[in-house]
Amino acid sequence: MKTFDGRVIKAVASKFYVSTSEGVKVCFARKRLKAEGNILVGDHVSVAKDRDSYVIEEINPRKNALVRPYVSNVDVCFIVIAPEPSPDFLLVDKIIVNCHEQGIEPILVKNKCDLAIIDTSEYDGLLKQAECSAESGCGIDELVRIVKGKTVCFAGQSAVGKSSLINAMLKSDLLEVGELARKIKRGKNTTRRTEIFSLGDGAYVVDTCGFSMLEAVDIPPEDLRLYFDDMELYRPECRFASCTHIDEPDCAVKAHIANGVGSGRYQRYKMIYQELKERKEKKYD
Ligand SMILES: Nc1nc2c(ncn2[C@@H]2O[C@H](COP(=O)(O)OP(=O)(O)OP(=O)(O)O)[C@@H](O)[C@H]2O)c(=O)[nH]1
Ligand SMILES: [Mg+2]
Ligand SMILES: [Zn+2]
Repeated sequence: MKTFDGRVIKAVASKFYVSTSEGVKVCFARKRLKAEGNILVGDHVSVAKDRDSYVIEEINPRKNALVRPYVSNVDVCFIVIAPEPSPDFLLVDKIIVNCHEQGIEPILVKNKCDLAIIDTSEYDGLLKQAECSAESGCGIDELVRIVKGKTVCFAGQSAVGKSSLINAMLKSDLLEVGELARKIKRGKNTTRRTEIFSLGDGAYVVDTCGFSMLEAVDIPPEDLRLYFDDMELYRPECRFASCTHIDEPDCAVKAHIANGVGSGRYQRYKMIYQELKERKEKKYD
């Protein structure tokens, strides 16, 4: 039987759409794979032609797997913010931690630059940043260039323009875009289904709902500091090598904050630390 490689780009009921060098094939899965219940959109698979139908035979090892959306083998995450709705940097920081945990490169994408430019200087040197507008089209070519050959997921608050940006990058109207005002009233996200879209050149984009990549972080609170490179920088000057920069005496991070350095990031670090601590306590209750 002839087998060939492909990538799952969409799942609908028990059918999987697999992109192969011979085009997109609608495939079923071998029973044993279905039993494991987990062929994910994003999986690299091998497919066999069985008379007139195509069957997924094997799933290649994954680089990573996200929940909400269920998608695998993600290389880059565009953390999208906009002047409107006003940026939630706590969410941004959580997503950054999540990205580091999953081996994904986070990139801060400042959309709606036709309205205003957001000051994100506290992230300088921490991660790549890009300015763009799905509305005016400025910066879109740069986004396409950044994702060449990579799989990118879009994360961020509802209504920042994730689906609009994907449409602009695909030069299409494939994804549903929502009215800002209507959305906030409904308190609902427009984007639901998981599907990855090919940009050509081996690049894929994944739309997500606004709140994805939020709760997946499950790291010990005392390790959180390792995900904040801007604070790790000062740790050698802290009295204790194990300093978490919360209550310890002679903490160099707190000394720098007192001098006005990066206090926003530090406040949010403390909030995430507290959240992780509470979650851990609940777990061992
Ligand atoms: N002015 C301006 N408006 C934009 C831009 N990009 C998107 N919008 C508008 O912002 C609103 C929300 O856009 P969506 O693309 O639906 O936002 P989303 O992030 O996908 O939202 P969810 O799917 O709910 O998570 C729509 O009214 C868009 O027209 C932009 O660059 N500039
Ligand atoms: Mg959307
Ligand atoms: Zn410290």
